[in-house]
Amino acid sequence: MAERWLITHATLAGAWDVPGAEGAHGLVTGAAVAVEGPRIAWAGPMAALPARFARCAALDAEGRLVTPAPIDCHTHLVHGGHRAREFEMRLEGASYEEIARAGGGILSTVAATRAAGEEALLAGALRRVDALIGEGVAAVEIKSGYGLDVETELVMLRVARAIARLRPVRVVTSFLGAHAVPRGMDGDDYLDRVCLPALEAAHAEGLVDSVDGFCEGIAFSPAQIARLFARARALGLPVRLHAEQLSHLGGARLAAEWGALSADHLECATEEDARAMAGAGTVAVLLPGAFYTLGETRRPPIAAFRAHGVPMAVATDWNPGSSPLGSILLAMNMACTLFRLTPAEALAGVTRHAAKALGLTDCGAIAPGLRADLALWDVEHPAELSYRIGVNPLWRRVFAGERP
Ligand code: DI6
Ligand code: FE
Repeated sequence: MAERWLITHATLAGAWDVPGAEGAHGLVTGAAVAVEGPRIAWAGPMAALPARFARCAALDAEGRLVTPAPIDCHTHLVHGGHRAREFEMRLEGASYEEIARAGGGILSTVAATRAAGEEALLAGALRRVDALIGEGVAAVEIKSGYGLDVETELVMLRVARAIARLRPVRVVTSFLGAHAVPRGMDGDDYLDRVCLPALEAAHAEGLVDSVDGFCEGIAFSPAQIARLFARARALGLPVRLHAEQLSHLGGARLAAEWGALSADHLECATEEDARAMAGAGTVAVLLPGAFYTLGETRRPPIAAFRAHGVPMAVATDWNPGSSPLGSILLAMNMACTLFRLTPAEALAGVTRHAAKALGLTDCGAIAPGLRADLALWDVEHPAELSYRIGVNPLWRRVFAGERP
């Protein structure tokens, strides 16, 4: 029989579907969670604990906060090298796009990633994923996109898969072959000769959970992304898109038309885009780390997302160029401070809505039947997770019901 154990004397947040949970945080005070095997068997006020759990071994939370474990639903954490020199160049006045057009940017990380080799890529990625795990993260999305040749795209995805075997974390992969156009090639030519064959090969090896693209003036046009999405659909793979980050090209609308799981960045998105995304159930993934790093001033249309009921997720976008951000807690803080999300929206953004962005239906909240992926924090109230800057109050982490 699966092991049963309890968390007692807890304040739950993110328990939105537990009867009696209060407010936007989904709060239950004086609560217990019963864990059975990898799942939550029961959650609610201790006074209502069913008799069958009364004799289970208990972890006394002593009034601490318990939330669903955070999910980082947009990262590029497999990559070689760093781009600190570009950071300096931007401080001297160069823009992200100017650096990219001059052959820096994504293409410089492509060169470093090709040169690194699988072992070094894995070692670097494990260091990054360990930092996220240290903040309680239980699931992480990891993209390819710094190979731009068939072999290196496959290596990146194999490294992403290896992480889930080596660490207690779930990994959802995204094939991002359409991230940049290699020098000397044109976008359509690259799609035909490299990107689509790489997608087929990666899918045949079981390495692809979803397909992503960068729809931008410095990357791929909506027509080219539509070609990519058509191939994804033919392979039965869900899609997502980097859309409307630096300019408005219609990527968010395109993502909605293709029923994308998510459209990400969205600084330049419009109310019309929000309406289309709501209709398609496409999650808006907000990436304040990139907004902050690039010194952007135009914010995503948060009010329109709220008005139309578009679920908003929050992620790190951890990458060496536009978002060298290794903290999901800091992403929550930035989402509040820079984009004016409420702390309750930030919490939902890294749990329930992040799960939805990844197409995961078995996690992201505290509710019976869901995975027992939980974070126990040395704080009293969930707003504290977003409010402090550079402080990690994680006390214990529960992954797949494993007692800490
Ligand atoms: N948008 C991003 O934020 C990252 N990729 C993308 O399409 C940036 C990647 C990089 O600058 O290396
Ligand atoms: Fe990104």
